[in-house]
Amino acid sequence: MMLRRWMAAGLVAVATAGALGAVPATANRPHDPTDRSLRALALRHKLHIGTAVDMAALTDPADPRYRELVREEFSSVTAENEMKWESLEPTRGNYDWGPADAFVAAARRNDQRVRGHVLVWQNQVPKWLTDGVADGSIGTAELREILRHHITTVVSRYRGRIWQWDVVNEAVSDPWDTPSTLHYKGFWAEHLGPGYIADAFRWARAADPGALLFYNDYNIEAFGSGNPADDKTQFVHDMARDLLAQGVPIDGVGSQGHLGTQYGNYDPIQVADALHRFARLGLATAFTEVDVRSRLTDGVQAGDPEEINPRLQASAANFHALLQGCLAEPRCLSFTVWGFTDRHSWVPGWFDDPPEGLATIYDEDYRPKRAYHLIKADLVYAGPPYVLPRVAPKPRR
Ligand code: 9MR
Repeated sequence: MMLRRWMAAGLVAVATAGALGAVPATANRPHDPTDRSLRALALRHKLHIGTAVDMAALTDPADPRYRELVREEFSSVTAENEMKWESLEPTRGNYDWGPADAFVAAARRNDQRVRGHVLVWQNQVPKWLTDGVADGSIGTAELREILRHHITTVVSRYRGRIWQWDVVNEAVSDPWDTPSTLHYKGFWAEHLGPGYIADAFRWARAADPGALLFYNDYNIEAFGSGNPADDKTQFVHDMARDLLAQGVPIDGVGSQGHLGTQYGNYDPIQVADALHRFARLGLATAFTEVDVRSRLTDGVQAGDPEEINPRLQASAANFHALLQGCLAEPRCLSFTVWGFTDRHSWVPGWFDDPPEGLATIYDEDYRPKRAYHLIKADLVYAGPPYVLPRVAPKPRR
């Protein structure tokens, strides 16, 4: 998958620093004013700071620091891969719940909320399913029934234990796809038509009345032209509006936030504006997969500080823009990073020509980077009137 990005028109960034300490303690556990972890500082705003969790790292006896930081710094977790369909049902009818159960149990021990990721996506679908459709042994009616069964089975198993479900992920094309006019893309739209989206939300709701149900996508951090034919944020906004008008139980839109320092990206006001526009539809929002990668030039790889420092600063500035935008919108419920350390990040494995990396808030040796300190400062120096406690919607029926 290519996560390309275009230059965003710059607005003047305005700091949202407000009265310090004016927001009451809102943690699940008693508020400790000496606790300077991201999770404690964010809960002053009823915001949950989350991370994607790599279960191999979490269970590696040789990597205790990974476990410590997951526990200490984050109040929400997302399984990076373990709740995806190919992991849960590698062969037809045989669910392997082990890793996903272990993940949910660890979250409970750590007093963390869980973002369930993901019910319907065109990637990481089991091979038995795509092969069956390709060779004609699974027809349209059966495919729809298989999808209903999968959603019902997974959501029922974790009923009451998932805070936000990513029900549908990355259903919308990008301007560089063919045709370039934005459209519903991928396996499910091709075989079931776009109606699968409304179906998926209804089936998920039937299986868990209490979870917040999200649509999740990338490249929707800010609005562009306003034309849904080429502005993906507008397309997703209009999709959510239409789903709501049809009575579909969608509660939120997740903006992934996969950015790169080589692109123009966004400022906090643009980001807040986009989140406000989703909130005006009555939806919650969340940043769900934030990371900000950089080109690993020869100079970066050789350790040249003149090449490394500007990238670390630019990465920090982008984390900061997304977090400030989120803080400014009370219906932005959580801010999740897609891995917190360069030691375990999907980026170098995916972007290798040219190589990219340095995408997270801790380096490979678990030293907090500029980005960590900047988002911590954002959480500390925020309060009324620009930053108010989060308001969580009731799950829609
Ligand atoms: O980080 C995930 C990586 O380990 C997997 O190999 C990859 C496979 O598709 O998926 C990555 O996570 C993706 C997430 O589930 C959805 N949004 C994009 C993420 C990065 O590709």
